[in-house]
Amino acid sequence: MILSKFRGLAAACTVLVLGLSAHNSFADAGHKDASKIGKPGKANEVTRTINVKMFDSYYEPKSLSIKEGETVRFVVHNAGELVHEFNIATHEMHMAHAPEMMKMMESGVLEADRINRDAGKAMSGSMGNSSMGKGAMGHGSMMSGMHDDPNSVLLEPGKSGEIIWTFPKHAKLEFACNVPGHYDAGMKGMIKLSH
Ligand SMILES: [Cu+2]
Repeated sequence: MILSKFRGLAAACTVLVLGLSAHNSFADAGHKDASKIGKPGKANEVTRTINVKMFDSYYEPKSLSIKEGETVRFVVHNAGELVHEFNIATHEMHMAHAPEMMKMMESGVLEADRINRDAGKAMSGSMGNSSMGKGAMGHGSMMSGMHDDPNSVLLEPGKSGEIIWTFPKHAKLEFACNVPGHYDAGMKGMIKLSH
């Protein structure tokens, strides 16, 4: 089942998973969105590695030029002093993702400069989810669009992560950080898809 593929990729950002691994919000969000923005790529299809550095609050490089259908490995490093996200999506998806990140911040799981694993665990316990490996509904709604999604990686300062992504032929995509306030501060960049 395709979900297992997502879970495998999610494991790449285990450090951020707070012990609540593998939520399936990405899959739940619908395959329409998934295919619109591309899909998780396979390591043996990678044609290029792009290093992305995250600062407070901008990216290097500032924009990306990708060939349609290309599979790219993004090695993302957080060189800032705040938690940042590298998330590949449409503008609309970023807008929809923002309130979820706000909830995480309000719940104390997402702090300005770190991921609060204790708060994450407490939340997990209070939701009565005994199985760490299964994404409970509550987590999905609380944390969806986050560390569990194959199109994004959320990193504490000094940490690195990786995404392998296969781009579609046509799409209007941007990479962005949905930590509250960062998108509005300009932490976003265009992804130009060329033929
Ligand atoms: Cu950010």
